[in-house]
Amino acid sequence: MKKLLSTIVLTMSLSSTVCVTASAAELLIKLASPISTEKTVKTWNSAGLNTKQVMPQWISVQGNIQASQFQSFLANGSVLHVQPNYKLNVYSNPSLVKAKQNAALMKYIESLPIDVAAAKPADNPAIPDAPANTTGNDPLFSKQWGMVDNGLENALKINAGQKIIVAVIDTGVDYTHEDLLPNMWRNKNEIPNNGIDDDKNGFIDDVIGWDFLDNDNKPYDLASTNIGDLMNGANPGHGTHCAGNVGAKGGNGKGISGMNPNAQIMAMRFIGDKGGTTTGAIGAIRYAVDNGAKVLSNSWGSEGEDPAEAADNLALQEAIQYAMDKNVLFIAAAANSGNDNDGDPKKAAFPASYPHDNIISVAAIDSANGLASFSNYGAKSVDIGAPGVKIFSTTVGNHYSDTVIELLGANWDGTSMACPHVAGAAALYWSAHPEKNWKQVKDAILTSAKPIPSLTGKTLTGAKLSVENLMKVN
Ligand SMILES: [Ca+2]
Ligand SMILES: [Ca+2]
Ligand SMILES: [Ca+2]
Ligand SMILES: [Ca+2]
Repeated sequence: MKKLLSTIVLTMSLSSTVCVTASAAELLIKLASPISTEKTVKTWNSAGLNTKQVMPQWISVQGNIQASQFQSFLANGSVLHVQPNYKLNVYSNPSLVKAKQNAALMKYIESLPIDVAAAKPADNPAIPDAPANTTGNDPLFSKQWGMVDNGLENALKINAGQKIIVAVIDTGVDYTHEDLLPNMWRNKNEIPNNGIDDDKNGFIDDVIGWDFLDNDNKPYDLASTNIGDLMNGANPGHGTHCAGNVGAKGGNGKGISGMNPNAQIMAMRFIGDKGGTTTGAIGAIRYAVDNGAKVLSNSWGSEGEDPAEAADNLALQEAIQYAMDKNVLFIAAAANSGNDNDGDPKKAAFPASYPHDNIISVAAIDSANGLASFSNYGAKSVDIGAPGVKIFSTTVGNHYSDTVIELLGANWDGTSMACPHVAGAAALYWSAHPEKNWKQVKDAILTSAKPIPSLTGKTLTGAKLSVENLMKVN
């Protein structure tokens, strides 16, 4: 942090006004002590800035900072830390990246006479009421090789999975999906659609979660089906796919099953087609923790774009610490650049590589027990492997798939897909052992994992998730 701070001070010494632009369009500032929102806003707004409280000691600041005023805050010790509002994103799907590198394929796509896609669905559909229970086998379960490989059916004989809240912090969730709707978390103390914050948690009509990107109560997973857009990084419905493996309703006669077939999915949206920011991530983490989530599924991060900065994202680290203090597990995708997260810090991925012990960092394996070629690894900082190649799950618009763009052979690949398997397994185990704390749940997951040669020396456990073994741990 010192480096960044000195950069800012240096800039200020060259000019009487620091225009907070480019890489630091918005700053996050840690104050020396928690102060009320009113006082914070008053103090900083009097300096001509737009401020907003992010955490008790943290505010975001936008605007032109007068050097003299800024320096006085630093000099009098009222400011402890200054950082940009770092960008964060879902990790690039390696399957799409590969397709994009295929020049012939791209040329063919560009030559197609029509827009090979349906229009985007409308954003923010109404949140349906919870449906009546249905029963029956999940007809597409056999396509979920990761669940089969994990021994989920045997695991569920030990405990069928109880209600427990898992926050899927991502691009949102298609909460109208037939196999997700029954397991959407419901905020019991919030009366829907009356324009009042009934439970006084600071969010109006937050029934199933919150959208921290658009600041609304409908964290809908606005997805693109346009091939060109998808090739350029548009959201294919990332959060909806993740949510299915965490907790699609099991035994309801429809679709698939999540690792915990009775999980309660809290939808937290902070990433869109253009990514997300640290303030959005912090908002989602704090909301989830404060509203009862026990497990946070995080298939996103900073993948070495500017690693010194990412490692220095103290604000994000403090939000993860807050989760730990409140007995919440933070499951993180290890990222998809094929790098050693223990090696060159410039290539490490965060938050997966932060030192906080409530993080479980997850690498991706394929159906032949191989470490996926794209998966990050790390003998110290990556804990475990889980299924992350050609993963079948729920997709936006009441669909199910293991391909993002079938025409291109682009599959749902990524540590993004591995992470929700672990988050869902944690939720299954914890729901059966509600007396345990996050550390006991993490230890159970790691000690029950199945060793596989491809992960030897590549992850802390050298092993892959086994939900069947996990459920045998007392
Ligand atoms: Ca509320
Ligand atoms: Ca309300
Ligand atoms: Ca929304
Ligand atoms: Ca189902």
